[in-house]
Amino acid sequence: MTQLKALIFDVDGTLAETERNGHRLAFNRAFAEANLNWNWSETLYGELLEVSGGKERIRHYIQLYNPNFKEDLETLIPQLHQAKTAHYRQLLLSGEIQLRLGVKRLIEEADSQGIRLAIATTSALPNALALLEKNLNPDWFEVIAAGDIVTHKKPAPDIYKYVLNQMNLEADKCLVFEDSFHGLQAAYEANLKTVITLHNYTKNQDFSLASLVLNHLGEPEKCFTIIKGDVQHKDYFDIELAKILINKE
Ligand code: XBP
Ligand code: MG
Repeated sequence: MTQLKALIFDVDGTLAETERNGHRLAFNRAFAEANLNWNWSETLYGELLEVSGGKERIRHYIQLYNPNFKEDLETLIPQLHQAKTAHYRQLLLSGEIQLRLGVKRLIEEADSQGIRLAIATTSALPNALALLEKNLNPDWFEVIAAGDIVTHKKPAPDIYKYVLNQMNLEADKCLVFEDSFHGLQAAYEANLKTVITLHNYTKNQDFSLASLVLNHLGEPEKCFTIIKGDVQHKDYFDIELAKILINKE
């Protein structure tokens, strides 16, 4: 029997639904401040999420929608992204964005049982830290791997390999929590098992490689809905279920 040693969490979409009313608004505020008439609607943003990473996403948008834009992108993109990061932090600290159902309960349960915790996110480090500071405690996480710490962002497995390396852990002793196809691919390529919690932007993606797909992690008084997988009569996700999942084929 394999022993569960660690839980590794993605941030955006997994710990909290940060994209629609967090990152998207922060991008738009940074654009307006720079006198750019770019405004990312909810629908357009859903398409732009195809590209991981804020700087990479801005570049992708310019290439697709403003191919004749003449400014020096190597200067402009980091500037816009820095301004966007400040706006995002403000949005988070204002308390607009809360954790998803079951996240805090599960993390506290893990911590109390000596299960190690880590973060693996494409988002910039200040963004991940702001969410953790406001809603959890960054000190609970042994490794917070974020943004440009690896060259190749998700769907590349590099960020997960980095976390495993930092924690000196084997993949089969860990369980990952993700919300997107990109995140699942990254974890899968690092040989990690993954639980997916869906939301509006990712609900139609292909999660056939996941160990379990749920609408959220659930609470004792608010059961999850199972989209894919077997939960052994549980109605919310707990450490016992995590232990069962890592021991399944
Ligand atoms: C999150 C991302 C990030 C955020 C924006 O993906 O792709 O780029 O959208 O954050 P995941 P930054 O949840 O798979 O890690 O602007 O800080 O990149
Ligand atoms: Mg995510």
